[in-house]
Amino acid sequence: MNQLVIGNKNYSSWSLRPWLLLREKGIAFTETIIPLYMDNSKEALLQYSPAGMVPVLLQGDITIWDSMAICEHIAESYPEKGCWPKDPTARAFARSISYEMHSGFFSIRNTLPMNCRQKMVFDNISPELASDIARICEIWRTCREQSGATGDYLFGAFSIADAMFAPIVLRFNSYGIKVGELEQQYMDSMLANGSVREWVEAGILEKEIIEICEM
Ligand SMILES: N[C@@H](CCC(=O)N[C@@H](CS)C(=O)NCC(=O)O)C(=O)O
Repeated sequence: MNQLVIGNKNYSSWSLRPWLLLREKGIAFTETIIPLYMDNSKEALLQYSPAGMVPVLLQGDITIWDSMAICEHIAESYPEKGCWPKDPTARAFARSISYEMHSGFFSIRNTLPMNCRQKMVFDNISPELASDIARICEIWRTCREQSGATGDYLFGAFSIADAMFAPIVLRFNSYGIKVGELEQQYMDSMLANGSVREWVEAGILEKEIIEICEM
């Protein structure tokens, strides 16, 4: 059985990634939510992982943390679910952009916090932010040009790459970031995805406010 420990759905972008992968691949799991940045949050997080952060996946006597490690572990545990594209060239590309996402895009992360309740037009775009946005658009466009005929997601069928980029879709939507036509079609598919909607609706209903994630 899988137990996924996550933070606030409204704010925790790293938590969304493995949660979405499990949901989209129809893998059963229970979720434990720890509201972040409250007086007892760290203590609660440390009960699940020595890193003291979410997400964490507990699977029998296995504990695994960090969103990318969890997604890789899910792919390895359920090879029949096709968490990565089957084709080796597509898989190499999917891995590259997923890890590029995981280890970069600091300007987007620092300037545009994930906040499912947020809806505004953010136009104070610094050169660093513009460069991050342009690179994301290039990635999405390249993927959609190559796999547009095979499905709505970056590699046709939903994969770890989509889980990794889902919080960026939500951020661009929250802050009115302009993208090209193909990229917008991808965003629309992700925003219409039932699991993404379930997460966003639950996030909106949460009561906690994390001031540092509010504009
Ligand atoms: N690289 C980690 C980042 C995890 C992370 O930063 N998690 C944040 C929430 S989105 C957290 O647990 N913050 C709580 C804290 O720092 O006390 C991953 O990919 O999972």
